[in-house]
Amino acid sequence: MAFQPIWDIENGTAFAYEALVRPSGGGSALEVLEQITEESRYAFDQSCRVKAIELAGALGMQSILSINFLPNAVYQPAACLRKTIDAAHRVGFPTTRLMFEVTESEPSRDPAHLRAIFTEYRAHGMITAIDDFGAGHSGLNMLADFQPNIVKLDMALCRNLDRDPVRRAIARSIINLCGDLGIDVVCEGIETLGEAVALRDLGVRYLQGFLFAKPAIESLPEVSKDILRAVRAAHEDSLLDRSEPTPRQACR
Ligand SMILES: [Ca+2]
Repeated sequence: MAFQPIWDIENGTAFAYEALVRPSGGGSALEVLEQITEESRYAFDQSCRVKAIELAGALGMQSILSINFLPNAVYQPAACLRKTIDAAHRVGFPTTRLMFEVTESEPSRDPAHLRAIFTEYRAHGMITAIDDFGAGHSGLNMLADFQPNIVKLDMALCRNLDRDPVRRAIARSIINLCGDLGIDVVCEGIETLGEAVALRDLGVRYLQGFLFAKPAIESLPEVSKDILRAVRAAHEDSLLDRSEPTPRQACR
């Protein structure tokens, strides 16, 4: 199990750490995920959660712990949650600092089922997030049905955002829409300073990606202060650029 930070650019602290499945000998998540069958899905989902919570407790995580889950691995939301809550109590990790990411790119067989899961989780004070938003099948429909606490904008939409006016326009409208609905936006897969600054300019506060930190096995990587300073400085410069009157305005 590895952890990757979601950084709060405004406060300069970790907003959350996302738990990511990794094979024990190293390698990609795909190698593990490919071995999951329809029968083992539920047990796998449950054991990943418990492992993530135990590690968060052991590592003294002070931020939110974000856990991915497969909506189709959850049958009875209340029963499924019992092990999760037990694990959190056992290691003294507050359940209000647990966040659950449901991927939007895997078609959920039953939107009502997904809504029931999210409603149950939220009743326990947990944080809900739609993952890979914009990559999948039903993004806006899903949002119309249920408003999570967090939307994670898909990395393909964030790629080269600083140089791609079309992607920027799409991202801006999703960010504004989430703002209207009271949903926080996390942007994932950020690899360059230009992408980070362009998203900061669009008002995004929470960023995740290799630019900030790669996932680290059983540890909580910090983000370099230099990177944070560089994002802030470039963002402030672009605010100044925007506020400077153009020569035409200045003459009036
Ligand atoms: Ca995720």
